[in-house]
Amino acid sequence: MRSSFLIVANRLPVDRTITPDGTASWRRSPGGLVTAIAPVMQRRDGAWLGWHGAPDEELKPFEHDGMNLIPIPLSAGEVELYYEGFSNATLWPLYHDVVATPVYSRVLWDAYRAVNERFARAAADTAAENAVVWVQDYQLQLVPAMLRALRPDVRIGFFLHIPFPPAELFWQLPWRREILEGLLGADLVGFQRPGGASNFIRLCRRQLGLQNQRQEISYGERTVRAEAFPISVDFSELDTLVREPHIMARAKEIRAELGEPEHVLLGVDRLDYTKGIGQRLKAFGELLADKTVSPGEAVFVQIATPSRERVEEYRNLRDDIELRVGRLNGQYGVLGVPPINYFHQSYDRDELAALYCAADVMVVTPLRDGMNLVAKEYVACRHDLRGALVLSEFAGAADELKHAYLVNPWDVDGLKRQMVAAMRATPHELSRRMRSMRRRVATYDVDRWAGDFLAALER
Ligand code: GDG
Repeated sequence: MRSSFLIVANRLPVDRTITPDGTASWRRSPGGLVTAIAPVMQRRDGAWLGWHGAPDEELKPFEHDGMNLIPIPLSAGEVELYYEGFSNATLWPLYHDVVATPVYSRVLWDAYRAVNERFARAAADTAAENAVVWVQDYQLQLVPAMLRALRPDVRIGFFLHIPFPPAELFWQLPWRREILEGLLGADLVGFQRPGGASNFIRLCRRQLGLQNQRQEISYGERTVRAEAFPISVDFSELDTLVREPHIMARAKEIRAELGEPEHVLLGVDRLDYTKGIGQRLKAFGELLADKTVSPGEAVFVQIATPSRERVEEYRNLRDDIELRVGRLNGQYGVLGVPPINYFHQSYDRDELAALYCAADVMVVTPLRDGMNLVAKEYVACRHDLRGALVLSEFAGAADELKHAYLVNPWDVDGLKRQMVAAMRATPHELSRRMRSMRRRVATYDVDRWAGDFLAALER
């Protein structure tokens, strides 16, 4: 079966779960990319190509949740070299302002190229004549050019979910030319922020000597468009969900379980060194130390979802964060009232929504982030117009959510000031800010994002 609409992504949008009686089934996975694209996919009756999550296993195509899924196999060695290695130990830190040191290794690069080739071949075999193929994210930047070489008839879009770095940083990459040429195989290259698009255009000029007219880059016989499409969330789904009585009841219950503090602060992140979890805990710790807030009066709930646990940096980060949480609770806690409630666990969507509703202050402090959907989800959940968002200027979301309490996460005093301002804001002030942010997220929701991207691609 060939498809006229294809999504190509590192992972399929499902995770395998084993029920108590031992049978395996699939469940739609959490995470930014899936949350954003699954609804679009279902409506268009296309196919999704991606790895299914288990190494050394070949699976036949299958259907789930109205989506045609085509599993791409990866060996255990490829998971280590292509996924954990080049994707998450080279590109991820390089594209996030080198907040951790990238690993540059030819062995990792070779695996990255080989796996990209496999994805490109599978897409070439699945795409119908003149199909639209939408390639996702940093793990597959070589796919556009590889696919174009095999199938010049298809229309190729690429979207980068993470930041595209400034030329001065990208320049470090020994394979910078290959990556740029890989992306230029697409007709449309989408970025989260306008800055990402202009970094890319500047690099094409400087590295490849190409010319451009604003967003259009001339590349041989073709033109490639580079443009920003800020991703978003399913506003109406969340807005409807949080009005359900069981979510409202659970939100109340959460506050009661926390001991009815005056201020509930919340962080929800994959446990990743780009998310600035340590910075926000440090700021909260100092507020306890200088007695600006007392334990019991303010409680910080930090959900740190397990992520990339086999990559060394991530294991070290977990130790750092857990040491910090332990220290702060040990130093400032009173019996039965730890100031920080830390969880290294995943939660279902309902519990997450209830947490958003229970939180007075949502603290989102990445050191660099493509967009950050958590910030937009919080806004979508607060139809009561209560709740304050503390948001890093280094998140893509800061371009749109200008009425958040914006912070530079490196500036501890500034972060403390904004956290306190958010805790002490009047209901009038909170609703003024929240109303404006909700207007933005309601208008530019995930449908609009995908619709704008695909309209530009198909133009
Ligand atoms: C990348 C870019 C960009 C988290 N814990 C649980 C859970 N989540 C969900 C959140 C949110 C998603 O995961 C995280 O998305 P973010 O955007 O915050 O961050 P990344 O995972 O780094 O995503 C990012 C995104 O791609 C999309 O383009 O915004 O900049 O880095 O939806 O709610 N969901 C559930 N349980 C959890 O425990 N169900």
